[in-house]
Amino acid sequence: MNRDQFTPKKEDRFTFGLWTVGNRGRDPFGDAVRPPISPVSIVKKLSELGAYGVNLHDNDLVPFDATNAEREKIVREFKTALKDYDMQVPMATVNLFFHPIFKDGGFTSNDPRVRAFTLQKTMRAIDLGVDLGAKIFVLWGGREGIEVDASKCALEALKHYREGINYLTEYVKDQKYDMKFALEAKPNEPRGDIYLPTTGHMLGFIATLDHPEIVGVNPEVAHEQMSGLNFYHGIAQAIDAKKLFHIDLNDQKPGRYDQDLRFGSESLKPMFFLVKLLEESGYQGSRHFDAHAYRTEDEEGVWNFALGCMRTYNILKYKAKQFAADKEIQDLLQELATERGKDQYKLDKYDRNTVGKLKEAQFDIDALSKQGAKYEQLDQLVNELILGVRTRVASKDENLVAAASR
Ligand SMILES: [Mn+2]
Repeated sequence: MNRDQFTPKKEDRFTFGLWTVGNRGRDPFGDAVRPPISPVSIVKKLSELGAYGVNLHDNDLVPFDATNAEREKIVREFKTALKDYDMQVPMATVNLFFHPIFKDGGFTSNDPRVRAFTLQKTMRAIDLGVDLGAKIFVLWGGREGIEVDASKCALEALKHYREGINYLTEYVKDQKYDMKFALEAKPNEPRGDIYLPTTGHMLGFIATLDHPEIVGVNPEVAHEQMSGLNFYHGIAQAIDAKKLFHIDLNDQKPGRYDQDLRFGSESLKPMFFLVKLLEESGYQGSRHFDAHAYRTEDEEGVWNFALGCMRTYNILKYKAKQFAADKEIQDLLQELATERGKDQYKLDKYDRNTVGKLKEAQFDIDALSKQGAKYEQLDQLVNELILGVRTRVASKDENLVAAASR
């Protein structure tokens, strides 16, 4: 592997799900195209590539029907591999979608026995996660939805969903686990419609829970883009609500099924603004990839995919620093802020002493309506920065210029 400034390092906090690089290329129309890779091999290879850790569903590691003895042996060997290759498990989750018992949902199933089994399986997956050191537990309700609205009252489904999450937060508190939940939204697929379809819906739902302080979100790039939404805006809202506990990075062509493509493979500019936001807002969580290699690839392609996700993130992180140091871009932003009368009116808070002044203020409506925004100029500068032709421009940070021209 050729090493350069974008080579992934442990401190970059990159993680992959076992199910991502372990994806065998099966789809609704075709069978697996790659042999399985064992969790221990995945840990070894990802560590060599510079990843910080791996995340897993319970059944990525322990088969659904494993005995207690089998489970213990598997977990013991996996822990040894984690130690040998200095890899962490920051997040764990539960598979509530693959087995036929979940065909009509887990938490929102009409059958109380299925809801009970869902809680049992999830509590066991939480125990496994705690055993492996995970501090975040992701819940993705892939089967929590409907094809037929007559089958479930949507209000009743939300009530059951809430009861399930409340039960689990009580369990975690009762066990004194250092564990928080991160809810992952998706609008559809595999169900015709999935409940709580976007990160915004999730944020609203969390406020109705018994212990909202330990429940946040795990937004996925592709899932929000499937809803036609601006992922960067959704992430900003999650950060603003102090609810961005985890993130699923991948990519997606617009208007299609959930593709889980290599990070940044399609949406370079949106992902540039996403990485800029994550880095500049001080996001402390994992940079987790929930994506997989194209079905055309063999195992070598899988590792190229994994390395590509991490390198693209680091390149965009570098581009964000370049944006902050680019004199022309920063001067333009400054000029725009000044032209718009920044700080001329106190707008941040209502004040009964100054409200009268604001109500009587005279605005040059005509001039304000006519002014150009200069966004064409600004956005073209951003394009050229991302496309890599602004590496030799005058910069506030000479080191960055030097690094860029190497
Ligand atoms: Mn996905």
